Amino acid sequence: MSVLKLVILFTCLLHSLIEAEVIYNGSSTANDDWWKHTVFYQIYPRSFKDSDGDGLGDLNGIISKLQHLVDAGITATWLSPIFKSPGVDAGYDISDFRDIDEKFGTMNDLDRLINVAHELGIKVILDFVPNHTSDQHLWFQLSKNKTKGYEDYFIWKKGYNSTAPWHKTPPNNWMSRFGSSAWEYVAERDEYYFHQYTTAQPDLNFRNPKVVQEMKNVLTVWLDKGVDGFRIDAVRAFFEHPDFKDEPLADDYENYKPYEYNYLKHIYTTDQPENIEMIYQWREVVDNYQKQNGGETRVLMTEAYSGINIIMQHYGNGTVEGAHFPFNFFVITETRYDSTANDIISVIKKWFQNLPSGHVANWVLGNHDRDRVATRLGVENADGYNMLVALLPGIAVTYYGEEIGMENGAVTWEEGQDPKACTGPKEDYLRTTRDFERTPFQWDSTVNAGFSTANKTWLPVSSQYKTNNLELQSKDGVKSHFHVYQALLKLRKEDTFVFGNLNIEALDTYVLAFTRELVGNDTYAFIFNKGNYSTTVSLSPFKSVTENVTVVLSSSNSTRNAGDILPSGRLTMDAHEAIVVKPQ
Ligand SMILES: *[C@@H]1O[C@H](CO)[C@@H](O)[C@H](O)[C@H]1NC(C)=O
Ligand SMILES: *[C@@H]1O[C@H](CO)[C@@H](O)[C@H](O)[C@H]1NC(C)=O
Ligand SMILES: *[C@@H]1O[C@H](CO)[C@@H](O)[C@H](O)[C@H]1NC(C)=O
Ligand SMILES: *[C@@H]1O[C@H](CO)[C@@H](O)[C@H](O)[C@H]1NC(C)=O
Ligand SMILES: *[C@@H]1O[C@H](CO)[C@@H](O)[C@H](O)[C@H]1NC(C)=O
Ligand SMILES: *[C@@H]1O[C@H](CO)[C@@H](O)[C@H](O)[C@H]1NC(C)=O
Ligand SMILES: *[C@@H]1O[C@H](CO)[C@@H](O)[C@H](O)[C@H]1NC(C)=O
Ligand SMILES: *[C@@H]1O[C@H](CO)[C@@H](O)[C@H](O)[C@H]1NC(C)=O
Ligand SMILES: *[C@@H]1O[C@H](CO)[C@@H](O)[C@H](O)[C@H]1NC(C)=O
Ligand SMILES: CC(=O)N[C@H]1CO[C@H](CO)[C@@H](O)[C@@H]1O
Repeated sequence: MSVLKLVILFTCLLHSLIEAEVIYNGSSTANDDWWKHTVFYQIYPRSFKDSDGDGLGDLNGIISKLQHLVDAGITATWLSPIFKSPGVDAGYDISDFRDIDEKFGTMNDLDRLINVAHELGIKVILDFVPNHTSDQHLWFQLSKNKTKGYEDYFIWKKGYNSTAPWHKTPPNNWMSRFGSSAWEYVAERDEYYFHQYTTAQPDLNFRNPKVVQEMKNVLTVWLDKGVDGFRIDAVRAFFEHPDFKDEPLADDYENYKPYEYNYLKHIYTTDQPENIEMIYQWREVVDNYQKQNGGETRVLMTEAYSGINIIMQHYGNGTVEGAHFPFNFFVITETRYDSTANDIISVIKKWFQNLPSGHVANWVLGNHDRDRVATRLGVENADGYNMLVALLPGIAVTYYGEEIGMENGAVTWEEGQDPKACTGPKEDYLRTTRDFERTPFQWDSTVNAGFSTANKTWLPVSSQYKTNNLELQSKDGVKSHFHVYQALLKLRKEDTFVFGNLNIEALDTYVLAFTRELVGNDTYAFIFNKGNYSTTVSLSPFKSVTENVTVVLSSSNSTRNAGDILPSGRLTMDAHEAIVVKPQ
């Protein structure tokens, strides 16, 4: 017997001893409500489709492209902010929470969007940005001149040493996320107001019950319009500590410049316990609305880059319910291009180990604040990652363009729009800007990728659009990211993916595999070689997998096709290949 055969024999013996770990036992109630097994598709309205040729996407543009969501198999979408805003921070600076910005259209356009979407079976979620208003908001104008009742709508403080005007400094060292002091002086009140973001975005004072009520009323306004829920922005930053003490230096402050946000440890301006309590109150608003008005569940999804313990509190505290789900960003923040299979498994396990019982998991790969998946994790791995998040138990979130494997666009400092980067020094732009992941959707090979007829679009269209666009990827017979995505969304409707359990195992350093299993239904195995070399693995850790397996779905660059039969004990996976198989 040759050494090679011995090695193979030994490896096989070893493998037959390993058993994949069950990390989720499945749930018989996983699909008893519409949102529990949905893919939420994030539309960034500025960049989706421009209907009026001004270079900026709009609501009528979205309406004209809703069929794309249907084609992809999407049944729920959330729109980044479309509210009235001077646009200092891409619509996250809102001057009227109850109105649509004319850049995007009118209230009638939104009504139509909601109606058309509902007719097509698509739920519509709006962004809710309660962390601050625009300084153009009437409330701020009234607060600035101390109109009765509005004095404390925002966070006003006397300067440090305010009795010595020749020596006036901000109330404390708190910093804006975009760098420098978070305090802006207003002579009219001889006071500073607090802003976690730009100076044009004063923070609301949620310790004022009137503000709390105002914001609940805002939710009701949109519920009356027929929206199906809200994505709540920047949950970390609603409340600040009432003592207004200086924040300490960050542990790694030496890596930052003193004017950079990460220079300080934000123990008094983020993750205050009152933030969570606020989510619970908003849940009460949407639940009561449903009780009174009927209809299906209006969902709340929350956005926060907090630690896992805090994130899990978003779901509720055992007595009261909170968000239907807080976005799971750990797949974004804790994976890198060269993560091993075990690194990724740890990220997946972390969520399940902490998930309070009766709640639903979710997986987010990308959004408007992070480099695109194809850029961050490799375009060659884009299908593998789309498959991973779509086939895990629970909810998946797709950022527009991920279904065609869009990569970051190229944007220069001169063309830049993101205030986080544009208000900072030019030399930091490439590192800090979020413009790259916000470039227009690549519909086809015509001018501006079919996004707009304008001479100049708000951000430049990626030069890749001629080789990567939806039209090319939709052609019959081509293997493409989009065709993989369509097949995936069909596949995940199978009972096994909805109710089945999850068994997971690293089969090689860069080969991750899991099965989804459900009594009386087909078992499916997903195998993803995210590494850059081909390797042979065995599915023997999965007891329900048979000697030969049939390919159900393969990544666009895989040489395997649906129907191919493969030996599960000696499965050669090409670099970056991802496949779904089922036992014979
Ligand atoms: C799954 O169920 C088995 C048997 O009831 C139990 O022993 C195991 O702890 C469960 N695992 C998880 C991750 O819930
Ligand atoms: C305060 O500002 C509001 C909004 O600009 C204005 O309508 C109001 O007249 C002002 N009140 C005073 C006392 O200046
Ligand atoms: C406050 O002002 C007084 C003079 O009025 C000065 O002695 C003191 O140093 C100032 N403190 C700070 C921290 O600026
Ligand atoms: C859960 O939160 C509610 C509302 O804030 C509070 O009244 C209740 O005491 C909390 N329960 C637990 C177990 O912490
Ligand atoms: C292959 O992957 C390894 C680990 O991720 C990385 O260090 C190496 O640079 C890659 N090689 C190529 C040619 O991409
Ligand atoms: C697919 O494979 C071809 C040929 O090896 C390669 O040129 C191309 O970059 C690959 N594309 C992706 C998305 O991996
Ligand atoms: C677009 O550019 C062309 C050629 O420079 C010019 O004639 C036309 O007026 C421009 N159109 C708009 C809408 O700016
Ligand atoms: C698949 O599982 C579902 C849910 O447990 C069950 O209702 C159904 O009967 C199963 N299908 C088959 C073919 O047994
Ligand atoms: C698996 O496939 C091989 C090759 O086609 C075949 O020889 C073998 O009999 C199959 N095994 C089973 C259990 O069907
Ligand atoms: C987490 C976060 O930063 N969320 C948003 C809160 O508001 C700011 C400023 O408007 C946005 O830039 C953020 O995306």
